[in-house]
Amino acid sequence: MVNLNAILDQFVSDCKIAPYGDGHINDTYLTSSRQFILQRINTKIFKDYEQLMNNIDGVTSFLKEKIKAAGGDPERETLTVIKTKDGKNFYKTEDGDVYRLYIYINDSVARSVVTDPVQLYHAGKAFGKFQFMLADYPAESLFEVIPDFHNTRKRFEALKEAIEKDIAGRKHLVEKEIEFALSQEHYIDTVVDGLASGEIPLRVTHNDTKINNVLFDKDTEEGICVIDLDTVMPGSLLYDFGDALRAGATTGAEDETDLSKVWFDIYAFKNFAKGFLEYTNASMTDREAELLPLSAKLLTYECGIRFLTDYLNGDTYFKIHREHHNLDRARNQFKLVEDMANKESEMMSIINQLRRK
Ligand code: ADP
Ligand code: GN1
Ligand code: MG
Repeated sequence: MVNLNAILDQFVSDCKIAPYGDGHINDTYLTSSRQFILQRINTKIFKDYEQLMNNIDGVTSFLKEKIKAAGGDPERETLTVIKTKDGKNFYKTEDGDVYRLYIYINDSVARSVVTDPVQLYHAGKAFGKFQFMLADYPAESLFEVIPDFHNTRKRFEALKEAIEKDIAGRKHLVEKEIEFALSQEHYIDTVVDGLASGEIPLRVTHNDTKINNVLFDKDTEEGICVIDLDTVMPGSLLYDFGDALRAGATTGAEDETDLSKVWFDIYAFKNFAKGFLEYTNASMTDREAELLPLSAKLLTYECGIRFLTDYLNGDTYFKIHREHHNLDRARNQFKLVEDMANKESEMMSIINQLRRK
């Protein structure tokens, strides 16, 4: 049994801790004083955790300067990494587990499901502002934590490999889902090719703009702080826009199994786009704007095939809490993809209107 209190003591003298949040990747704990978040970094995924922590140090220090210059609170509007008592930004146990400590952002809420579309307006502003503030961050100084993270073609190839190998013997359970996944191939290269040709600008992006990776003020609903900075890397604005809609502009939870409850919410889309464009419209190119509707579908599709691949591989990547959890998630994302495809032109009209303002 790991002694988490002994690990916590390497950073600060505090009291007890308990599991917290519902991320799919790291193990997160809140201290009972509600001052700190202790996280066991998933080193199976983040193999080079030293470079990862250097990225986070670099990005948060940079953001803190900008926040201070704008008269904001640098300990509330971005993450603060607490060093160990001997000055390191992580602690490695004798068993090889790696932990980090952050200041807990008080009086905030993280939401896995949107309960009011206005929350998406605030999320849009928060992610748009994050992107805006990092526009002049030296991209070349960032270590590529997970290469090809949003390379949909490579994700597609990984799915095909998982189908072929059928390691977990589950292929026969998902013939319909496989058929759907393979039928979407015609648009999967759009962003990757656009980046490669220079048609789409490379920017510093968050890359995991899931709705519970922004903390909202518990009273005002404002988006206070963008968290989960593990995947900050050079990428496309379309990744951040699309992934946020995948997770936020839906009428059901990501693992809702009653698919009659899962729809793409165009009103939530409008709210998010409005907030996001407040910060990004001026620097956004016409090509990026034109691809915003597709990005929602593309990133939702990509996440869906990642869930399906993990299901076929025997659930080795995402945390699961029940037997067919990854399959439930994949089906849910594919339902959204279908609905988004029907609403692409409606999305485009909304973007065109917002761009003109
Ligand atoms: P994962 O990579 O597993 O998703 P996150 O860094 O997103 O891990 O953390 C998981 C959850 O813990 C978040 O969704 C949020 O609810 C909570 N959380 C993480 N860091 C903080 C923080 N500094 N302050 C408040 N809540 C936090
Ligand atoms: C993971 O870490 P978390 O739970 O915020 C994943 C995202 C997926 C998301 C799907 C590093 O996000 O890419 O979109 O699950 N993060 C990583 O819910 O793979
Ligand atoms: Mg997270």
